[in-house]
Amino acid sequence: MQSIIELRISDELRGRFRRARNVFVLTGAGVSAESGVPTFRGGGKTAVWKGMPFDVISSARMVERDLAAVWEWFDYRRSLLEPLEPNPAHMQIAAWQDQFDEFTLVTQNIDGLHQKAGSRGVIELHGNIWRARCVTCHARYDIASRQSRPDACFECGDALRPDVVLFGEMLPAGAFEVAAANAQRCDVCFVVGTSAVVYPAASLPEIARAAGAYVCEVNPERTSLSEVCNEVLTGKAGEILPLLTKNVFPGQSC
Ligand code: BV8
Ligand code: ZN
Repeated sequence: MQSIIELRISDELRGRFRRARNVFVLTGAGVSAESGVPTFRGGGKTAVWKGMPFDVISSARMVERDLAAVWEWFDYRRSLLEPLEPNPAHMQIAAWQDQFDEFTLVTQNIDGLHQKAGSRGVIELHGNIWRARCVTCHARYDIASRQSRPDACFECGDALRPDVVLFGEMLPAGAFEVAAANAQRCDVCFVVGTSAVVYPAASLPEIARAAGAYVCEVNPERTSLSEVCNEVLTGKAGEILPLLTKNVFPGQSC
């Protein structure tokens, strides 16, 4: 565990964060890494399923070609996620939501751990693994509590698919637009645990920076966004976010 003295943050970040009224947070798989959720990239490797890179099995084309294989991939990931709990990074971000006049949490994660940590109004840019939707009438089904997911749509009888955004598919209607509008108006933008490779999600910190926000990245590794950020805090989100909060808002517990 990093001691507080080692977390070097600039006076600029301390001042901006302490005075902030509108805070924006974008998260990726890295924020869930300390909960045991495997990331997609990192260590130079890319996740592979049965010989297929994840952006092949997680693609619109694969739903057309082999929906059963797509379900096998997401059933496997649900079984991995089932026992996992939020970590201190999720908890700290949830605590931040009541601390500022305006707070926006946008995630690329489909694991639902932000909500499990108590975050409200999470903008899930890429959907949620605990839901299924009909390929025809788009009826949605919660599959969190069910041991098994329905075989077909109760409304129209057609097939169900994971309610996630696959490569080559549009994001949920309005989700990106709301996220981009809030990024444009924030004072401070935190980019936590993302390799910033997937678009349009990765463009949000650029939008915030262009609008004058102070952009701070939290990641143990440098990313393609590090250059765009005003400040980079190198390390694990579950260690850095609570330390950062104690450092900027002393006497405040998570
Ligand atoms: C679309 C759900 C319109 C499914 C996902 C512009 C340029 C180039 C390409 C494109 C472009 N615009 C569109 C594209 C195509 C594509 C894209 O971006 N391709 C990439 C690969 C180049 N985008 C799309 O297809 C998007 N749709 O644009 O629609 C359209 C439609 C048709 C044609 C054109 C345009 C839809 C993309 C969404 C796909 N679905 N997820 C599933 O989960 O299987 S994406 C999925 O991968 C995640 O949601 C996430 O977005 C991404 C993984 O990235 P990260 O979350 O960042 O995870 P990663 O492992 O990479 O990195 C983890 C990081 O954490 C690392 O940096 C590591 O160092 C760090 N870390 C590790 N431990 C910790 C930590 N950090 C902190 N603490 C720790 N402890
Ligand atoms: Zn239906």
